[in-house]
Amino acid sequence: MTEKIILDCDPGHDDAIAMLLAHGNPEIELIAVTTVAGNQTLEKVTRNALSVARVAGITGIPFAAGCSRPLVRTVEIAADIHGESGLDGPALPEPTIRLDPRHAVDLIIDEVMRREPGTVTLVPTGSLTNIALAARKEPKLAERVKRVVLMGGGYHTGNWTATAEFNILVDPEAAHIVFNEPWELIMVGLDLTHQALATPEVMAKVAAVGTGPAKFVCELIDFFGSAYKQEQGFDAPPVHDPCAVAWVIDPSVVATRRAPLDIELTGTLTRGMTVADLRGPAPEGCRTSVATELDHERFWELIVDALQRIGEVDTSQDPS
Ligand SMILES: [Ca+2]
Repeated sequence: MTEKIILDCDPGHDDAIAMLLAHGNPEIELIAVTTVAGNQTLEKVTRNALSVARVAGITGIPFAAGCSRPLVRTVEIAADIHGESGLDGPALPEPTIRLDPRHAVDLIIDEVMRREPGTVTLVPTGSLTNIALAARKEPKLAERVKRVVLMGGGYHTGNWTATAEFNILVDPEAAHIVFNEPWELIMVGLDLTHQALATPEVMAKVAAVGTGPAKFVCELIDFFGSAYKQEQGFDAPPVHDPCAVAWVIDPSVVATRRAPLDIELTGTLTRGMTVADLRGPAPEGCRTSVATELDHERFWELIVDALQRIGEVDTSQDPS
C-alpha cells in the first residue's frame, strides 16, 4: 500500500526537492500539489511548482493555487533565501501542465472527501493558510485525513525570529487552527531539519546520478547553500521540506516524540513560536508529535534513490 499525500507548498528550493522525493519514491503516491504564498508571492511559487513538475516529469495529477496572503497578517516573503523568482539558481522551464481551475482549499477538500477515510496524508511545507481554511470550510476534514505531517516550527529555536520558524511566523493564526484540529499532527521542525544538511559528500552522490533532475537539485543547492551561508551562517544548507516527506516514507528515518503543541499568537517576543510541552511523558490522547532526530545517511539515500528512479526526463517538447 502506497501512502497518498497532498503536498501543499511554496516552492522554494527545499519544496522542489520535496516534490522530487515524493514523485520518485515508490512508497508515496503524490495525488495533488497545492500552493500558498510564502517563500515568494503566490504567482511565483505556483509557476515554480509547475516548472518543477516539468523538470521531474510529474503529469496526470492536479496542481492548484491557493491563498495569496495569510489569514490576518500581511504577506512576508523570503527572497533573501530563495531569490527573486523563489527558485533562483537553475533555469526554470516553461510549464507544460495547466493549473487546475479549483482553489487549492477546494481541491484539498475534494481530494480528501472523495476517498476512503484515513487514506490521505496532508504534507504542508509552506505556511498553513490553505490547510486552516480547508479545515474550517469542511469540518469533517480532520476526521477524514490520515494525518498531517508538516514542515514548520521548532521546539528549541526559530529561524526568522529567535523563537519562530518562517512557515509558522508568516501565518500564526492559520497554524493555530491547524495545530488545534483533532487530527494526528507530526511537526517536522527546525530541530530535525537542521540535521538535514546538504554536505559536499551527499551532493557528490546526488551529482553522480547524472540526470537532468539530479543536475537541477545540484543547481538548487548551489544557490540555496550560498544564501544560507550568507544569511544564516550555515556551512551546508539545511534541506527542510523533504524531511516531512521522508517521515511519511519511513518513520524510522525521522524519530519523533509525542508532546502537546500550541502556537503563540500574542507574545511580544515569541509570536509564531511553536510551544512544545516536553515535561515528562505526553498525556493520554495527545495527538501531536515533534520530530527529534534524523538518520542523515538514510535520508540522503532516499533522495538519491528517488532521483535514480525518476531517471532522465524529456523536457524538450514545447509547452502546448
Ligand atoms: Ca517550503
